[in-house]
Amino acid sequence: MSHSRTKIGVAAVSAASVAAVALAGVAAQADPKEPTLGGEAPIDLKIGSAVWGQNELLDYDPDDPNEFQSILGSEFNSLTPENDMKWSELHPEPDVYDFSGADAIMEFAEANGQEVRGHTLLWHSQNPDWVNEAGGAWTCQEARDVLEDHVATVVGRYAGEIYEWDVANELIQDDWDEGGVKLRTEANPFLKACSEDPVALIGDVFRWAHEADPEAVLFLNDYNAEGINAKTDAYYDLAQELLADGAPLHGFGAQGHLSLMYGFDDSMQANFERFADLGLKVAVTEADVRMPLDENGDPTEEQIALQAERYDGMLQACLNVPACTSFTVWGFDDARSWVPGVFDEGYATIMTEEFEKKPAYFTLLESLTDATPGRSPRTPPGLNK
Ligand code: 9MR
Repeated sequence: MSHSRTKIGVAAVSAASVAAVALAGVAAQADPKEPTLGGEAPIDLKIGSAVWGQNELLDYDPDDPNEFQSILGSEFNSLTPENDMKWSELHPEPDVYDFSGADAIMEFAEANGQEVRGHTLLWHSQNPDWVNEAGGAWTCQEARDVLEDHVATVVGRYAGEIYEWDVANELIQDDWDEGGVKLRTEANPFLKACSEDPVALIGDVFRWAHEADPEAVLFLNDYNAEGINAKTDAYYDLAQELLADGAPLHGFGAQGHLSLMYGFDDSMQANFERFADLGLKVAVTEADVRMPLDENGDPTEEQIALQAERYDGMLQACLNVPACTSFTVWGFDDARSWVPGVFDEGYATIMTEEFEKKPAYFTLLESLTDATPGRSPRTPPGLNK
């Protein structure tokens, strides 16, 4: 059964009706009278953006924010550190922690009345050299000791200040990877060291995080995890295994990195519903919609409209499932998007490099405005202890 709290057909109408306004070039402003995504969202749904604190927030002055900071502070009520809470940034040497970028995000969030999603504690990527080098030689106990110390230190530092943590990121590889859909026991140095029973280690990482911050809602998070597919089937099994083992797993996040080169998986809502039926929260954690551009680096009108539909498709899947607690875009402006550095694609975010709001922005705004709160506020974690 769908727990719909939105009006049917909003996506199609809004994409068309706002296009003219957006194409005329409406610069984003931090005018308090203007509606904002976070301001229009139902009370039980956070709207977030990723931000790289080390790059964008070290110079923040609440009395004199730059344009980027001003939009970030007014448009969203949740922030995710794009890189600042990853191992390579936070923990560059065995005994060295650098919290400067992460702290800058926490301070910015506090100054602007925003919540923070932590990202991330167990991942195969962006680990410091000392982890990558030592990883191959660790016994499982050595790996556990290093990981437990990191989790206790990082989660403990921000205990009570982070509402959701992407505890484990991209644990499962895709069906086109060598070996098919399975836990990344080769690429992830911690899982590799504990490859005899990687699920026991994963459960303990959730336990360590829960001990350090009993209030944080603890997530599994991955890409290509929007719809029902072989990878999310594997996550569904993993989640059940962790819960049966008493691990404090509270949420499942679909990153939402889409490309117009591929279709949209309409089973996203059903996928969220099956995880919600396990008692988990769900979230869209890293939404963006990239596309191949023409020789001038521009998208077509059709691509711009389709992008709005895809963003809205992800938002609708979230709005229609009461367990969906947050919808986060992976950066809000094209100038700071990770996409062009990795793909021969672009135009992935909801605002241009000049902070002009795209039709995707207005479509999201309209859907959020039309949405009504359909559920009680976020359930405290601990249900699955
Ligand atoms: O956006 C992030 C980019 O700045 C980093 O260089 C990159 C390194 O792997 O990570 C990007 O963020 C990723 C996120 O942490 C996990 N899901 C995929 C995101 C895009 O690569």
